[in-house]
Amino acid sequence: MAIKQREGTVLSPSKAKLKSPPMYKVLLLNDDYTPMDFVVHVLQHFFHKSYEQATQIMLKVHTEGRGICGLYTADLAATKVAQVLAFARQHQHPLLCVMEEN
Ligand code: NFA
Repeated sequence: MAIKQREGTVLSPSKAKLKSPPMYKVLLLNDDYTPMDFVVHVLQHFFHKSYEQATQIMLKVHTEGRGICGLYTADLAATKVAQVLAFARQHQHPLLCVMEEN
């Protein structure tokens, strides 16, 4: 089926491409002060990880400096970062959370 992409541009079936949106990794960064159980809680609550998965990711961040929490569209990734930073500051922890294009 031919797909009309823009006014005056009709792509032939072979060139018609369903464009997926750019995706962003959300990462946690290590620090010396945030308690391990707080990081595990963040991973369970904001990134829907099991206790076992959350513990693995937390330990990876602790030993390697950073770890991936999930892959999201730009809007959702930015929301996750803001939620984690706000939650960490409310609890006076310096935990850092960033997003980067995949
Ligand atoms: N490095 C922190 C500690 O020893 C734990 C931690 C893990 C912090 C992952 C931030 C991210 N208490």
